Amino acid sequence: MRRWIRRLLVVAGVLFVFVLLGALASHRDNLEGPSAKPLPGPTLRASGKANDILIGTAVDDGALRNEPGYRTDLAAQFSVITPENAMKWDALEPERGKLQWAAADRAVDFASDRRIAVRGHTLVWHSQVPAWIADGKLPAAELRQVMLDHISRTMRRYKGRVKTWDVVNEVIGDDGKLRPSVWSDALGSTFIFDAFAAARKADPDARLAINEIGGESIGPKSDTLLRVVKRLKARGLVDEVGFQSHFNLDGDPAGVPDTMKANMERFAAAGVDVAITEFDVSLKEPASDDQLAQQAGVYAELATTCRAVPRCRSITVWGFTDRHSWIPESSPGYGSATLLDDELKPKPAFLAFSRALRAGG
Ligand code: 9MR
Repeated sequence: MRRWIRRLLVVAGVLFVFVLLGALASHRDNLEGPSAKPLPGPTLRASGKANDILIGTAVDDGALRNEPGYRTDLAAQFSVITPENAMKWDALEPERGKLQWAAADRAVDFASDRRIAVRGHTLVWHSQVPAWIADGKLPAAELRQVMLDHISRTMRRYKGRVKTWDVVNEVIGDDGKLRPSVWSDALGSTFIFDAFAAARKADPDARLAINEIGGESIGPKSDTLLRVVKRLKARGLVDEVGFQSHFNLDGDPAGVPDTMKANMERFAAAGVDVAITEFDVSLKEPASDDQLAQQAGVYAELATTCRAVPRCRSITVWGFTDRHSWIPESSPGYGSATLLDDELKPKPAFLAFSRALRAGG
């Protein structure tokens, strides 16, 4: 081979190796995510503690596994976590009898090692049910037994480590009627009471919650929820009501509903604790400074609302960084719903929320 061709091949080879190394490094950066940035003020968990309010977040399993910066902020800022998807039935038992605990264990281990509480989410829901149940082929008696077994198996595994469980999730429709689902279609409303009784039996020390979406204001949905809660409470089966609080600046209402405080108070008066369980505030993308400022106002207002209700025990955000938020995927064109941006930098909402949590506001 001519000498100049050989030289050209060597140069091309060296260049190729450099490009490959660069690509690998940027791929790894992408996987490992940004590093944690210094966040202003005391931690959210410290600010919440001043008023006896636990501050929580949903946890994304991929980020927990791969992103050190995510883990740093998670461990520093929060006093309770909710596995976002890892404890849902389709994740735990995609095929009947084949249990997959790895992701749920990972979240519980992370929390236990750092004295962070865990909210178990969620034992019985109409969504994210494995296909072998969702296809509706199980006879009613078997379906009921499968549900009871799932509750006791899951709760016993995490006994003492998961202190609060969302036993049933989103069981009431916006019209205030029982929501149609694989459970209610076959078993009527008794599945709710059976689920709570099984949960109480599985771990008598756990706090049992009913979690609801869109029940923040006084209206048909929360009226029914209150009736269900009173019946459960009369049997000693419920300890807490979760108000998810997924808000959207383009929604109606655009933020915290006017009647939310009064609504939480009427549940507290029925003898249960209340909690904010899945808080976020979506914005139309790209978010303007003005929208980010309005969003900060909503974050602060909800913190203030919880502080004003003595039985409001916790505020959990549904993801703490825009890197890992369910909004862009489920509502295309919307996003920017959380406290930190994609690079883990604090948004105006972080500062406003943190301030509003602290004593003196
Ligand atoms: O954030 C969750 C998202 O990653 C899942 O794809 C989705 C599936 O329905 O569930 C999301 O979490 C939901 C929560 O478990 C219950 N309340 C509504 C939440 C947003 O859909």
